[in-house]
Amino acid sequence: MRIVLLGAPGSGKGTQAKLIVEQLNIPHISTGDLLRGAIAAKTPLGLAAKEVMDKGDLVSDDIVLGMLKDRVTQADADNGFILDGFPRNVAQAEMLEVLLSELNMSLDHALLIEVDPDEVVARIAKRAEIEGRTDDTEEVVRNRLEVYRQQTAPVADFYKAQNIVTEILGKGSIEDVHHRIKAVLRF
Ligand code: B4P
Repeated sequence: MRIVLLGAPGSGKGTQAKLIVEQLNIPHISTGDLLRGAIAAKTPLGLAAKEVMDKGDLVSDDIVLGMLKDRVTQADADNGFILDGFPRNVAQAEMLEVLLSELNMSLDHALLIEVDPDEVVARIAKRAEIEGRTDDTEEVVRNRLEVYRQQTAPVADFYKAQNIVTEILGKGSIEDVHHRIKAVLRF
């Protein structure tokens, strides 16, 4: 199964992806995690990405696509994967189409997790206390939400045109949301 998870920052994409992969035995590919890995390793790519991420803006499409391509072509992704945080704009969605068609693959589901902006800000504020991510300050989160509204929300329309989008209510506990996703993916 090949799944794309869509939703605002803090909507629960990463949280839900971890629960789904435990049960489906496919890799969880998070571009946010790949970028944070590059930052931790202090690679030139990571250093360039950090400046952009700390402002809440999107890292360049070429950098992210290069990382994604390396990950999707690894053997453990042959039978499926969950993409979390990619595509982040319509250009990335188009690049993903080209990449998947080169690999003779296609997407089965685009799950759009819907959560109110106020809830998102509250969740991320809580995470900021625990994890201290440098892009989780209130000002940066507001910018990430604006970037989402302008650049990422149109990606849902891109996949609606392919009839693969299911909207998932992101309210309630982590388990509530997981049960809604399970009902859609039927596992
Ligand atoms: P991401 O790492 O994707 O960060 P995110 O949008 O905040 O999502 P995340 O998955 O971490 O959080 P979740 O909603 O699960 O991106 C970070 C940055 O990387 C971007 O701003 C950008 O700069 C860059 N980037 C990443 N991908 C890119 C791309 N393709 N192109 C360009 N740039 C890219 O969870 C948030 C919190 O809510 C957690 O603490 C969780 O515990 C909590 N939570 C989740 N579900 C809950 C529930 N039901 N109830 C209560 N709390 C809940």
